[in-house]
Amino acid sequence: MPRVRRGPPPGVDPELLAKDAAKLMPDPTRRLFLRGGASLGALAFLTGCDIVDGTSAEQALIKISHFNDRAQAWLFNPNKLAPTYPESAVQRPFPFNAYYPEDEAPEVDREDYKLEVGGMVDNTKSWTLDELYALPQETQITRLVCVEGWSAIGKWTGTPLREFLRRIGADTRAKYVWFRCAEGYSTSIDMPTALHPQTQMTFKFDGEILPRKYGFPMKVRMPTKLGFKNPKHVMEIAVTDKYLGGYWEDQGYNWFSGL
Ligand SMILES: Nc1nc2c(c(=O)[nH]1)N[C@H]1C(S)=C(S)[C@@H](COP(=O)(O)O)O[C@H]1N2
Ligand SMILES: [Mo]
Repeated sequence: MPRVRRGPPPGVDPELLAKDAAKLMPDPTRRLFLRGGASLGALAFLTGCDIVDGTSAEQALIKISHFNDRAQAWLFNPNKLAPTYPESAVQRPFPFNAYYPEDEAPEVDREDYKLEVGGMVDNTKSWTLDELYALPQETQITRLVCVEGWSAIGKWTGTPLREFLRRIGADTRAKYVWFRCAEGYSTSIDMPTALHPQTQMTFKFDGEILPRKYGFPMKVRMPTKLGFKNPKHVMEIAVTDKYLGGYWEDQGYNWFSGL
């Protein structure tokens, strides 16, 4: 077991560090950690990091965070389907959510739009909206769960992302798929989620061309993850082995955020 010195290490506020670490822990671990007094010793024990200064404290946090993603990825069954609902369950009007008000949603021009494709793929050609609309499409009625504490059932129509990944010759051994949105939002997901049968490149909401507020011209919908992992106004998709985080993930939200 790693040793911890007496007194706080230089550059480390033990209380703040414990708080940050607790936030990153998956639940049974978090409860035990808090019950045990949330000490630097416990943190050192959990991470195997000798916490002697700010840098090693930072490393301990990174370890906890990745441990959390790994634990969740392990719990995630890539074949398990999210529940689906009847037409009568669709909520109208559907809630809008973004980090800005509805009237500030980006306006993407239909004619200029070209979905950029990059990273570990055979074909990096961009896709016009007409080309995307010509892909095979499916409809799902599923629940969107927002981290802010609301959820709603909606109806989304589009192409399974795995079908698109197949067509661009994506290397599905890559770790991540990353999305860049029109207004600067971004997120990234694990490859099993990208290949999940319900993960969809969505072009329609409730039977209508995706309205501006819900992500025109395309959003990526995945009912197995929290709302913030569902990027709207997607302009670029990249297949990558590099961890690129995302808008909320970079501000401390758990990256995996599976349901
Ligand atoms: N481009 C972009 N995508 C985004 C967001 C955003 O602010 N910008 N917010 C996310 C959050 S937190 C949620 S809950 C859902 C909301 O989608 P809706 O407006 O279609 O209900 O979009 C997600 N995708
Ligand atoms: Mo959200």
